[in-house]
Amino acid sequence: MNGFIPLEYNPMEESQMLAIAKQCLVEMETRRTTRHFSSKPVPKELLELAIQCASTAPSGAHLQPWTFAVISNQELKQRIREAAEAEERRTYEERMPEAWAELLRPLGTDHVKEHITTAPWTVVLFKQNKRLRDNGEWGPTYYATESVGIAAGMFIVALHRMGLCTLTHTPSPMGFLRELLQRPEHESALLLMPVGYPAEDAMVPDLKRKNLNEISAWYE
Ligand code: IYR
Repeated sequence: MNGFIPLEYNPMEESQMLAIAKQCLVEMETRRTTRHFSSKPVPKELLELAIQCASTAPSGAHLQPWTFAVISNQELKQRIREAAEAEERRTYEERMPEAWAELLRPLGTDHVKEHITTAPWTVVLFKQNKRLRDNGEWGPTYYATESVGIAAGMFIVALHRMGLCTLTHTPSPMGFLRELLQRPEHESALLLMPVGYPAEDAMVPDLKRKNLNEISAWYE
């Protein structure tokens, strides 16, 4: 078949698959979102590798419609933080209905986004809404939100596996990020993620995760 190559697939014994699956669960159970970051530097190469892992995600029509904007410049992080806090202050103080606020209280979130300036890196994940066609015209991207969501998940897993922390922050509205980072008009920010080591005294809410019965329905 033209344009196709054989799939590289390494078969494993079921016992080995089970062992890896259990190890994977153990490892992922330890992933937590914390608001408390250390300012200890993180090598750029780790971010580069995490982004490349994320970019192995499946995407609509294989357009890989994402841009990872990666910021370590302290002044730029400060400007992003100030703009995010201004929006978030309005969200928390004016826009957030009680049905929403009651869920966030136990998580301890508020408009203060110190992690943006404390963590050595802040990554803003942009969704590309258009793509340049071979004929020079602009065409749409497809399932871009889903695609970028999957890539974000894979980014988070890659960071966790290499011993780093991140926090998925969604300042809303997010238009200021395109402006501050001078991204083109066809890109819109979906997520802002500080990346770094946790602070030594980092705290997390005492959450329980749903069990398998609560998150799955089986039809055998
Ligand atoms: N976007 C705000 C509010 C917020 C919303 C949800 I849903 C959260 O789980 C956490 C926070 C913020 O990032 O603080």
